[in-house]
Amino acid sequence: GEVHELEDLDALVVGAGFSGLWQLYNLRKAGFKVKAFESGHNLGGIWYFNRYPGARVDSDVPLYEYSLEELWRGWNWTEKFPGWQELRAYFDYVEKKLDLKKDIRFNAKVTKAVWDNDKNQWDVWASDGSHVRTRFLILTVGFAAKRYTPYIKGLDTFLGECHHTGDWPEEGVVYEGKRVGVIGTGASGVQVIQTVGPKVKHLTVFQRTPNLAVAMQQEKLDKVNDKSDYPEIFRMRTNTFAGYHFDNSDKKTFEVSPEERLAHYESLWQAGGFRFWLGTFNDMLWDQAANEEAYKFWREKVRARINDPVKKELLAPMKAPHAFGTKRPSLEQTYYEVYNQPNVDLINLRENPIDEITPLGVKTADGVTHELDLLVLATGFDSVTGSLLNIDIEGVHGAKLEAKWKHGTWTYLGMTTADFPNMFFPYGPQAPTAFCNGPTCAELQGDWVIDCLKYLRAKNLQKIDTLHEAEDAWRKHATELNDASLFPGTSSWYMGANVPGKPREVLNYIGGLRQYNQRISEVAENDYRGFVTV
Ligand code: NA7
Repeated sequence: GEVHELEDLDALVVGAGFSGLWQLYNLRKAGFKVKAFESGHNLGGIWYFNRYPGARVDSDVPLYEYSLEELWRGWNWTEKFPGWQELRAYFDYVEKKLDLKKDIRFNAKVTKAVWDNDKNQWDVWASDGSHVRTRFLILTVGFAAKRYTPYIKGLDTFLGECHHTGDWPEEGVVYEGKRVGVIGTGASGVQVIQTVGPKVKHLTVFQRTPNLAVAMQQEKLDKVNDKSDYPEIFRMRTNTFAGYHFDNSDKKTFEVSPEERLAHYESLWQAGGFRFWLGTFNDMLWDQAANEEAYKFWREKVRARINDPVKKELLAPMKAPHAFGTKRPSLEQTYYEVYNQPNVDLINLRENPIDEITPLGVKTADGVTHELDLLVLATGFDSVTGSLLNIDIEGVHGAKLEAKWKHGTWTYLGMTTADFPNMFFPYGPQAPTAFCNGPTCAELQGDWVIDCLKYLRAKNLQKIDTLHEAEDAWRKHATELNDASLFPGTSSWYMGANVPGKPREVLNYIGGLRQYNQRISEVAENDYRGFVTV
């Protein structure tokens, strides 16, 4: 095809979501010659691709937006947890204010990047035929850019419509009045189910693991949002466990009386959002007994909402299916009520797995074919590492990233990896990524990268590479933190366990954003300790 050659760049940003746009805006402002490539045809990253029915952010605003005053002053949200359409409108507004699109090439999926050791540059190719050379390569590709569809026999023979939640058509999918099936009950599945449930002719949910979903407590906001506490919220969010403006309690679960404990749980529940997960007693994700206590509270809250005893036990079992919060709890509004509708079936795949998909629908082991017009695959992503490994990346001595990470992921600070100089992936593996409120980390990790580029420029340095011993130590540190928690005991995408063949290992930094920030700041303050610069 047509080859677009751009002049040599200082920096190429890959991906135009929250993280990539932060890079583009700030690097441009700092005088770097910077462009971005984006595989979608508009801004938003995951909010460009997430458009399945009910897609909505699980962080509340104003936490879930940029902290730039020139942006938040003029923007008003209609809901505390906005839906995907409103997030898209926000990105349109960001464009109006910051004029970013002129430096972005859309429909350009980066496919290959090769390090040129003589020129200290990256050669980068994209699906639209573009080829650029850039000193720095910044991969802001998101942690959920590579969809995962499990192998299911006969899937391609299905005659109805079938869509993955991460690849939903822009328009034209009708579910109202149809027979709909949903495979998967993660964050996406829960949102689809509670949205389409009340409008379909019949819904069949194929559940392998129940989602231990907590109450969103959605609210409509005033036409003009009250912004008096915004500066304080933006200040606080970089200094908590998960990038929110709330934090874990300084108390342990059994340090308080049973009455106090219950009252604390109840207040977290009523306040809503992730508080019951990431803003609770500080031993909940580390101590089995503390975790079970939280689960018991959750279980009773949910069971009270479900009429049918069989569904009750499947959705909120007496015995926890896994430690609470070691899989991502969804935020729900009316999820459990959907199962009280007479036209909704819940299939337990643990007892009755899918045999195959036929032209008519989903056939389960009990011999029943669940006939469907629309099949929704809410089966998730090759999370965190998948989006990076989706690009063919070749570092020094022709080493491929895929080969380097075949049996495990090595990063330094969750942002770089040895033998891949001048390459950064803020929001990547072994960073707080999956527990961190997105925009908080896009800015905090993003600023670290931007400062590093400024430092190198000021010192007239051409190249920065990670020392092997630094990434070994970081992996060890991230693993030790994780091993002290309840996460390793659960097969989740946090552990790489949702995709067959993927190494089972820590993919996230569980030490909290505060500790993480301290560590990365120390590295910068000590002349980028752990790196070698030339
Ligand atoms: P998730 O959270 O990975 O959920 C995927 C769901 O699909 C989960 O319920 C899985 O069950 C289920 N699944 C996966 N493979 C199968 C097969 N083969 N058969 C049946 N069910 C299956 O993805 P989401 O898109 O919901 O959310 C991704 C993240 O994006 C989310 O956490 C947010 O942070 C944003 P399992 O639990 O493995 O038994």
